[in-house]
Amino acid sequence: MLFCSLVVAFLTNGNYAAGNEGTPPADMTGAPGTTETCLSCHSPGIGGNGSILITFNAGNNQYIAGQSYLMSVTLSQVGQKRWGFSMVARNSDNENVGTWIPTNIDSKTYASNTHIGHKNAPVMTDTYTFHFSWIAPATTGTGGITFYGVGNAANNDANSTDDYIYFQTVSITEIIPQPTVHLRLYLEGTLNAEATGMNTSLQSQGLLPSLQPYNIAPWYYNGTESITQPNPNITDWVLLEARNAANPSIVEARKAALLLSNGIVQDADGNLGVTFTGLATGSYYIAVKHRNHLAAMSAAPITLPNGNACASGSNCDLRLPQNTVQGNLILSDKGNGYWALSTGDINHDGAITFHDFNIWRSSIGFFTGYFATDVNLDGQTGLPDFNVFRPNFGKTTLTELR
Ligand SMILES: [Ca+2]
Ligand SMILES: [Ca+2]
Ligand SMILES: [Ca+2]
Repeated sequence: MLFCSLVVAFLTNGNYAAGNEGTPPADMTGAPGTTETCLSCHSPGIGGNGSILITFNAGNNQYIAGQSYLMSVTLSQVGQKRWGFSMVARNSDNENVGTWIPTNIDSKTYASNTHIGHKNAPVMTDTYTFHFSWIAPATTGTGGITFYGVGNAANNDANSTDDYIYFQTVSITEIIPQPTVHLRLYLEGTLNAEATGMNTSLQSQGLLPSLQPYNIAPWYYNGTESITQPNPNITDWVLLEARNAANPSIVEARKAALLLSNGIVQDADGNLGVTFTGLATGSYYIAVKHRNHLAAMSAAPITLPNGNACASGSNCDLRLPQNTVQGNLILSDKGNGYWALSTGDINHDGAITFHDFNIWRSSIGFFTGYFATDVNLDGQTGLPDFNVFRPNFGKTTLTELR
């Protein structure tokens, strides 16, 4: 016999046949507010040398609203032969939350689906594992959730004696998804000859501003992003835009971020990826702007968050022309299959023309600094800059990206 409704049945009906093999009784898990547990009936209950192990999401005790997670309960005790369990999920107000999904014939929901427990308690020697799923509450904001579980390692003697009861609680925390984009791109001006990485000359010379530089015309971006975690791999600042998936001329949010030498873009605070502030998760075109390279935009909306990194070749990899709106018309082919944002837009008007050339020519000198005319990002304005942007004359970005 499993679980203590056996005794209840005996007292009320005098009928020992009414056991709990089919369904465990409710409110026996030890969750707050319960007055009985399986120990109320099974003996000796305590003192066994077995165990209970509840796992959630392969041990990653975090959840996202509305998502389904695999769970299991493993009961073990050498010599025992029949197994039962019961579990509830409670929020911090001790209310039942989420949805139980039995996935095997050995488990079922009951008590108005607030509990999951065994069904036709399985017979097996020494150990048994129940598998099932749980779906998190549909809307965000539930916060921490605790699973209260109890298991019975029974001896299958059709009696509530010689059975052992084990309890475990597992707490999980909520993750609220953020609109974070992971992106890869190259800036032509500072890309190495093998197209495998960019220089960090501005950073190594101490020329990189700690505060984002896009607070001037034509961007007028007044964000306060600043470099709080010094990183020797920074190539330069870029300005990212999340644009409306139905109408990419509408800019929904902007964020200044750091481009690393390997093409990965990250937030100035050092966190991987770029998280837009005040933006809902969802799909957006992602545009990237640079102070003297031509802008690029993803060829299609990208769903944010887009994982934990931008996999090489995936839709966030703007080093491939098919992943940007103007593709090979606007990017520069740097060999080895990689393309880069084209350099030379010194006056930030979205086109590379004689206006840019004239500004560059009048600025040649031996000064060192953070200059728009320094289109190869080595800290100086000189002939190497002209050599790299000369092939780009005539390139023009879409009006909506200027
Ligand atoms: Ca027994
Ligand atoms: Ca220009
Ligand atoms: Ca230069």
